[in-house]
Amino acid sequence: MKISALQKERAKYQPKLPKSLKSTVKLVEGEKTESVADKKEIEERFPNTYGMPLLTFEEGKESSQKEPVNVGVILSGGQAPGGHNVISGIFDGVKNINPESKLYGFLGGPEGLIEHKYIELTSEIIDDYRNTGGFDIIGSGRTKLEKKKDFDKGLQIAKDLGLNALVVIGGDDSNTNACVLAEYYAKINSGVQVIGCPKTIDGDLKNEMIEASFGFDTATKVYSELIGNIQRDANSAKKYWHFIKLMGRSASHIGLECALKTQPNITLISEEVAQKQQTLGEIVEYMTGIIVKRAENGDNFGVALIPEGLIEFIPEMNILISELSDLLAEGSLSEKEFKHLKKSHRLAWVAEHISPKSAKVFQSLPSGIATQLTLDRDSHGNVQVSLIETEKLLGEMVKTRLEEMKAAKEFSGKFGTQYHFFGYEGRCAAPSNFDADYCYSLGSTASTLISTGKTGYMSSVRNLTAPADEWIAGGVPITMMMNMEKRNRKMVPVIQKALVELDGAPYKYFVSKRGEWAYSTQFIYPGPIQYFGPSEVCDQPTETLKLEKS
Ligand code: FBP
Repeated sequence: MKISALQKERAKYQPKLPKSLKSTVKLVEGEKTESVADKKEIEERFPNTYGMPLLTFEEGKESSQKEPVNVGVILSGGQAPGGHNVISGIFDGVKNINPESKLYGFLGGPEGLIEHKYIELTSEIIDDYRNTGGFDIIGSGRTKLEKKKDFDKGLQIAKDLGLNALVVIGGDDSNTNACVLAEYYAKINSGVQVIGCPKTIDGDLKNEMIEASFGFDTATKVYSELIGNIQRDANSAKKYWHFIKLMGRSASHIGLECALKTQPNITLISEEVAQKQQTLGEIVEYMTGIIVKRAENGDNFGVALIPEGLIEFIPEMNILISELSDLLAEGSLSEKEFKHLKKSHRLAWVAEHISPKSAKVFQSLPSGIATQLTLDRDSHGNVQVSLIETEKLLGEMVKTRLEEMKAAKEFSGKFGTQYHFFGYEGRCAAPSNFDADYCYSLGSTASTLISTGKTGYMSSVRNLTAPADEWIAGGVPITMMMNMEKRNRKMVPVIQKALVELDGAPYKYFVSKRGEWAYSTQFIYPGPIQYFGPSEVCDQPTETLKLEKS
């Protein structure tokens, strides 16, 4: 396989580990834990894995050489930089426990476990993937591991391969399912442990004990480089407003982090929109206000960051989407009949069949977006919110508003737009030093949790703003992160998703600065991720983490 010069050099990088994981490990049990909410319900559902203590690893004296362990690993959900290093951390970890240990990778996500598709990961394979981005070593998938019959199929292959443990590398949903699996395997005394690892570029799997999900650091560094480049272009040409949508299915952590790194003129934070119960019109008005004021200073250019999940946080849009989903799934016209209607008739038919309030919102949308809302449906007939081009929706609405203002002689500037969506560009980037080190440490921690016989734990590495040497490795019972939430009309236990906290330090800092960033151009151009060079350039954690820890 031909590889780039960077990849060749990067392969030699030895990720930094916390001191406690470098030699033999002493396991220290902390306090017994409770779930973040709904204690009684969670305890009832997880009698075998609820209330376990927090675990911390310290430097120990005894040799850690033990019986070999066989481990299966699964990558679940969207790609995030550093996944290969989690796997190499597990691999080196289990080989340290005993060189006869084996690591199997299930192919294509949880489906690989259910369908018994796997490979044995050897040192030749692992060495080709150290410090690289992507999940291509074994692939990932979004199949949900949540049915008893799939758990049993998984157990069958685990028995065939003599597995002691499974490691599930995933986001909040995948780790919730890992916890249910751990509970089931413990209940039936299967002898198979289950350990989770916190992954997602979205940054929404975090709490007191899990300071960050891996991949967030690298992905936001890539997006910030691109945003910085665009800001420089905007500031050079001085003729466009760039509307940039940033990935992140629900929470706005990515947008906030990129704003802290690049200081754009406008950044929308979905959680703030929801808290203030803002309407689409109010958001447009806010953006227009900044554009008009900048134009008055002669600055007919700027950059606006828009989180991918925004639409669902605008209360009136949320209601509209839910009414549209119901109407289109259960309405009197079939999908085929509906698609055969003329565009104008289609939009009119929809407006007639939803509540008057939603009809008003629907009719205020640019027709291209309104059409998109009615045509793109998933297999359950639901509107595909992630396909909505929110950046264009806002750009077009701002344009319409500015035209009205121009006619009323309230605006005399120019408004030209460019649209971008950054998401896939960052998900498979070569991990930053932070993610390379963090992921390798998470993998190594997972192998230590396995060797100490633990199940139902998530691998945890904390104190992340300190040098890697001082990071604190250990395990957090997954049940500790759970609460009860409604899913498909049923209350179920799930890991609580971390949205942007409006009383948190990163958001508060952003709010204290955004006025200045809006009107006077104070762009920062972070440049590309640096893998080699001074530590203050190469090893920095996210601004979010720094502010949260300050
Ligand atoms: P995970 O939560 O599985 O890590 O995935 C997050 C994400 O990258 C979101 O930011 C994005 O909305 C979504 O995946 C895109 O999914 P897909 O890869 O299926 O297009």
